[in-house]
Amino acid sequence: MDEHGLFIDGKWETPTGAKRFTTRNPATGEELGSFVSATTKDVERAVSSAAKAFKSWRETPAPKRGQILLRVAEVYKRRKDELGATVTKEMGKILPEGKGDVQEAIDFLEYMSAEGRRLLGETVPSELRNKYCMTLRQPKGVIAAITPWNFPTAIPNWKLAAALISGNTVVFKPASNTSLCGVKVVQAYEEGGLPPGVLNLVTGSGGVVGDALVTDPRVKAVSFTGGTDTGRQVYLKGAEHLKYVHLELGGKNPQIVLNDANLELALDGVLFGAFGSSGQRCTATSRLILQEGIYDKFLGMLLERLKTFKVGNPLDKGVDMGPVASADQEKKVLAYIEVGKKEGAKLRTGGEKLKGGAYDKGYYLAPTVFEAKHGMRITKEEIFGPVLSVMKVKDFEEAVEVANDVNYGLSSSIYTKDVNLSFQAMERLEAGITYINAPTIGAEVQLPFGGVKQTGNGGREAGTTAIEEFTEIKTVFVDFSNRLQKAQIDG
Ligand code: UN1
Repeated sequence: MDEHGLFIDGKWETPTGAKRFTTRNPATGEELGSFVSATTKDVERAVSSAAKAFKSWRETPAPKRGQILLRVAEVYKRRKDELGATVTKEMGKILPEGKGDVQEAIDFLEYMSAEGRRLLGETVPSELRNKYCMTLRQPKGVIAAITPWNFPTAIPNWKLAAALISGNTVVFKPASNTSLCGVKVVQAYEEGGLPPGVLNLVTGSGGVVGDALVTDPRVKAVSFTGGTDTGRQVYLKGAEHLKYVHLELGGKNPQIVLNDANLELALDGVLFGAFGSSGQRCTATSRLILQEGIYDKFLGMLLERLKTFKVGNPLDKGVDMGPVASADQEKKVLAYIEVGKKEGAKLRTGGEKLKGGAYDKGYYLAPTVFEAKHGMRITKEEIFGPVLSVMKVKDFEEAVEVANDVNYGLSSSIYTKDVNLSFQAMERLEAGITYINAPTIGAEVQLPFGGVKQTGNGGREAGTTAIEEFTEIKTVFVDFSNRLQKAQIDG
């Protein structure tokens, strides 16, 4: 098993007397690597290194920064199969999705590298003659990127590429159970030729490393993706230091299917949306809202398809779903299944840990479908696992009402052939993302990603908005009249 260090000031290092932890394959229990549990002292050094590198990195022309990002993308392309397999081994999503995770990183790096040739500001007219008014985008400084285990290459790169193209330097803390992916994410930047100190990696626990990053006054902004409770803590701590904090948190994403929908299409959609990555996407479909006219038929189709749905080792061909990512995940999901049963939801399939043979080595859960009533906890709280609550509604109005009546608002989806209702749904579903005739998962990087309500605090990753997260706007007035002109007062 390989031992990995921290990456500080362009060097991989193991601090003397460092404590270590390992990550394991959730499908087999196999140990994958050993990592340093960084201390607050290590974090301080990483932040110092990022602070020191900031001056020359911000002065590097953005198109040149972009060329480095493009080289990082090339490294990922060359190593896509290997990296995709690492994602699969370390967090358990099936191999095509593991590779998709890496592809999403590549897509975003390519997109951001070109953004280095724009970093758009505005030029607008002045109310006075011989005067220019414009805005520039400037980096914030040292950024802390704190990322989750569910997209261990894509989400770090959403943050790193956008922060770096904008001229910031970064200290990156990956989720501890996907530290190997974190190490590999950083190795590609090293290989791509990123100067020392511009990107630093500190592995370890959120309690120690995350906390030290959020409270260090030299860290100017924190970009965090993860659970709502932790996100709230990060926000509160950051607020004490008046820090900019960007949060991407939970979801309780609905797929609505109306009577007129193409049911086969909607079925493919919900299977992918609910059970892709074992339901461990922030965008995962956890509520299926069916109009009463197709309720029985569609539920029947869903249960029928799940009979042949294959749960197994995510590296194997033909497997539809792997394990959940960890013992903690397994415990939490099983607890929610008990909650669902207790509150009277009707368990239609699954609801248990899979046993026997290779299943005994991993955290395998059966894909689970409940018939539920809106308002039960399983229809309101994020479960983050392969558990789908199906609900019946009378009409479009009730579907929208039920869809909106949760504290989250990340993704949403509706299947219908009715153009008018599609547009009404776009307008009225309370979510950062709405899909028409497509599942709740599968956002593309050139568009903003984020949500409303307790899904976040208003920011958007990816898209052009990614740059907004990581830059300050400087407003500039240039007066070339050679005399004092007074805005609001002259003429
Ligand atoms: C997440 O789960 O936090 O839209 C990210 C999707 C992926 C990204 C999900 N492109 O499902």
